[in-house]
Amino acid sequence: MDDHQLSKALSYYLRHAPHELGLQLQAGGWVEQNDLLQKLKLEGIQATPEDLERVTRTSDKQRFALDGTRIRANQGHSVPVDLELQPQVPPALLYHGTPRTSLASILKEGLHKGKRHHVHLSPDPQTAVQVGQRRGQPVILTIQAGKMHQQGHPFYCSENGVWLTDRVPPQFLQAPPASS
Ligand code: HQG
Repeated sequence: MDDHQLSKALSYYLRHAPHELGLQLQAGGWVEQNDLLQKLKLEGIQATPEDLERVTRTSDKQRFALDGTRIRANQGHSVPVDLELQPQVPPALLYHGTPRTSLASILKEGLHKGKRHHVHLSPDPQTAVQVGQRRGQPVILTIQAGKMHQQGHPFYCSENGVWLTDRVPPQFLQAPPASS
């Protein structure tokens, strides 16, 4: 299994399906690396502590974190987990990349978190393009995060720099002009 496949498997099990391995996430989303490696082996996935260290270090989006003997996904969970994130003051503007086909619905309803625990927002438009283009032609929305915060919406920042909030009502969203 190459690093990309291992990263995908770690994302899947640490964010969405620890129970499929018989693992329970500890507070903060942590699991013991040794437990994880043992359970992965039962699923036919051979990996070593060095593999976990390397995939964590080289993940393009810093998806995972190591803490002594433990490993976790930094964000993106669908299973219940308390990541113990502290509310933080966001920058004035944040960005969200989404496929163009979602635009009408988002402008009407705002951004929903869907299956995830939060709506994910990017600190810069370039990152938002990368997120949005996973599903097709992306459109980049600008979010008035500073204004939302002033009006009582809590924001969190994950260890890998993704800004998180519960929802973004439509009045805080701005779409680019239709021609772009
Ligand atoms: C859309 C990846 C219609 C939303 C990325 C998005 C990110 C709506 C999709 C992280 C909507 C949910 C998260 C509404 C939201 N109507 N569509 N009212 N509200 N949506 O994957 O932000 O590779 O759950 O725009 O890089 O795309 O996993 O969220 O298109 O950081 O590490 O519903 O996942 O990181 O999709 O991506 P997702 P996301 P990883």
